[in-house]
Amino acid sequence: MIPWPTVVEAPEGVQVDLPAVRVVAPDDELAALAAEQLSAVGLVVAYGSQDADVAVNADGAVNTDGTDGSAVVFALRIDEAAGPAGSDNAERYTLRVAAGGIEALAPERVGLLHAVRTLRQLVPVSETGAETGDEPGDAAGAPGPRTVPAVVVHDAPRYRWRGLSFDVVRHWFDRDDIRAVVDLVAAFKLRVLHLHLTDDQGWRIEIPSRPELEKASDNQVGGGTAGFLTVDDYRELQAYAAARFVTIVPEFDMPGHINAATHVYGALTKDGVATDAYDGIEVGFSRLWFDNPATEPFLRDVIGDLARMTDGEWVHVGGDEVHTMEYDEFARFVELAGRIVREHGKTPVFWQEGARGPVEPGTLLQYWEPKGEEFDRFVAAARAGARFIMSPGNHAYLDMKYTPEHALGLAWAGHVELRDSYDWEPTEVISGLPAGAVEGVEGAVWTETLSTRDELFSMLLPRLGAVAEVAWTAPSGKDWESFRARVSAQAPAWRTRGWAFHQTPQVDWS
Ligand code: TNX
Repeated sequence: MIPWPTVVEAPEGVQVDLPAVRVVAPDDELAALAAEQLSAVGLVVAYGSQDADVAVNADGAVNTDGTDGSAVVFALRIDEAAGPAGSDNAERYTLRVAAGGIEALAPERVGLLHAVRTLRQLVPVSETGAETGDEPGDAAGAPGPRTVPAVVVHDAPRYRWRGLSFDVVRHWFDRDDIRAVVDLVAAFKLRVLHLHLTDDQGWRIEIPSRPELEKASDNQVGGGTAGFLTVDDYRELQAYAAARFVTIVPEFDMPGHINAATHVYGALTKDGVATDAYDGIEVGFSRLWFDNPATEPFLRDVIGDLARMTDGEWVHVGGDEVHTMEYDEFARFVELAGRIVREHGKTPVFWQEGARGPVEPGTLLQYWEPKGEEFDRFVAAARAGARFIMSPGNHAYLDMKYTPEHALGLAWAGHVELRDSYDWEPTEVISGLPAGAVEGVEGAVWTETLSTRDELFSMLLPRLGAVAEVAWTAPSGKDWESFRARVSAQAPAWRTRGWAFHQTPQVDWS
């Protein structure tokens, strides 16, 4: 299981046979989702929202009669009395797997789905593939009986904000790729997919009040054909994510990383001349000008439309790496962008540089670059009510090379092997920061060097599992030796799902 749960009680060696599973959930949507999750690992599943109407498997391959009455019931129930003793965590859940049946209890639906994910990880994918003699690569095997360990899990996450930030600008990843990433983050029980939608190279989201921005969508690092999400794509993506309890946080990066916009709107530049399209990987050169009369209307249009289109609470307004602007002007951008986000009823998120501006209580700052000289500023921002999302480059940047020889990735924050993304403590990243100011943890994957889904996933896996465990599991529950064994145990399931992963020598994959 990744991330490792708070409490795991497993009677030594007791196995539970699951000839078939009959899912009974509080509502049809959850029942269907649970059934989809479990049939994907080869379980024969019937499901319904009440025991009486347990229905045929979605693909029609199995029917209730086919289970011959021998199906083990998996009951999902909303129940306050769930989770670790004394926990009032909204995401807490209890999972009990015993010969007589399986039950999941949670006060909220999200906890029930967490329990389903935990159960899914208990189903041994590789062995069943071998038993059924299926083709390699089809390790889940044909639907059929499965055996799982008897277990009682009481679980709840350490942090509420557990996420991944995903750059779809430097290389374009389309709706299907983004959905695959939603599936991946959901499998690790993460709740946030932060999409970096605008940058120097491209603009990846339709802004209805600024349709011309589409002209900046067909470009990426190294040139070539790229694209963008329409309003409808974005709506559908949010719905897909929401069904999995993942919130999309859109990022409009300003006042730097803005060349895609200045390429379209010459009026945003100092001399009124549109900039050239950019397909390199330098950072820090592009910028807006606060006193330019075209600037505030642009910010209002983009942030307004994004806020209206976004179901979640947050809009990320960037703020990173503006290397050509004085702090005073930068601070005015932070104030204005934060204010516009709030006017639309959302909470602003900035990269850590947002601490250089006036910080309103509740503002989220995303730490990324170890800059000791800024720590006092971060601590002051926390005192003023800011909260921090921890994405330290040397641990959580999943676009860093694993090793110097690694073919993909960058290395400005060093090399990030699996253990580097596992062995770190979010409350110790910024010295002097009160532990209570840590809102959560986010991995980040920038795509300057990543252009295919397999390349992307080979950077995310297995390291995102490590980041997820840092975000979920209390320090006392973490253990590197256990983690690396559990990574190896999940690998067959990743293979089955078509998720590429890097076979780091830090794990024994055999
Ligand atoms: C720094 S992280 C950036 C990105 C790059 C990334 C590459 C951050 C807030 N800015 O623009 O893509 O490094 O690792």
